[in-house]
Amino acid sequence: MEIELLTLGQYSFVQNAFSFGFAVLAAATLFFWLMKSELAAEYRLAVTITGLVTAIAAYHYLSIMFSWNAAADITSGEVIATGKPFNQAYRYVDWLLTVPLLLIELILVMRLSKAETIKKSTTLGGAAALMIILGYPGEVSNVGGLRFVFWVLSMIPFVYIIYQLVVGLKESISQQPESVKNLIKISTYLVIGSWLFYPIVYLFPLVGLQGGAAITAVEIGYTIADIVAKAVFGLFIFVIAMRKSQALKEERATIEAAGDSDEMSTLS
Ligand SMILES: *C/C=C(C)/C=C/C=C(C)/C=C/C1=C(C)CCCC1(C)C
Repeated sequence: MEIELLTLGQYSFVQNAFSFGFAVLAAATLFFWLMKSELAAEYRLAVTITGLVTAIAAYHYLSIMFSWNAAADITSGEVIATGKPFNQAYRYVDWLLTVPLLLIELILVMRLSKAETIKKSTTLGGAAALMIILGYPGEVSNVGGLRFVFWVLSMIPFVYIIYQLVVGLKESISQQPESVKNLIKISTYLVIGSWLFYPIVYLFPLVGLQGGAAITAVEIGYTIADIVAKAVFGLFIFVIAMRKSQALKEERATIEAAGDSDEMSTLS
């Protein structure tokens, strides 16, 4: 990436977006971890992982921002490359960890059988990791043809994941309690919608966007998508966990009340 292609305005815009991304993801982490105690024990793991995802991403946004700052000197009022490369690997390391975990969040909050949870977590998580690994060589290549080849390869596991979310989870979703069925449906659409953003952003440099505008569009695009896919999606997972916890509490209170009245009738 040639950072000197950016105007000062573009450079600062991207810098502010990274800073904003860090703030949102760090705040989301605190929220998820502090609110976790409000949930029934059954749903705490899903929300712990939700916070882990935003924590990993917050750390990487900080690293990305430092790398961005170090790559250019702007004291002259222009963007001069310092020679230190902007490290794009941070994003891919982040995705490699967070993308499988995001799918696991969704599977955990559904509370499927143990066997199904393990099966879906490994196949979907594995496909997600493969998708990220296949995308990386194209991302760091300056050869348009290579970027396209790796886009196609990475799209194979991507399409598999979307198919699994739409078709493979259909039956499990139909068995979810009414109070959260729609929320779970919206969450899967949120995954599909926000994830679709990435392969599109990846293609920006291939569809005529050039120089500073292309770099700016890619970085801003990924930042927005990350916030939606991790913090906003995480909030949905939290609300689902909250509703299911409440239902569980009510259920347990009813069972307890029934037990109490049984006891009384035996006593009298
Ligand atoms: C929090 C980060 C998330 C949810 C990242 C998701 C990333 C993707 C869905 C990336 C997909 C890609 C393709 C399908 C093809 C081109 C290469 C990628 C890696 C950008």
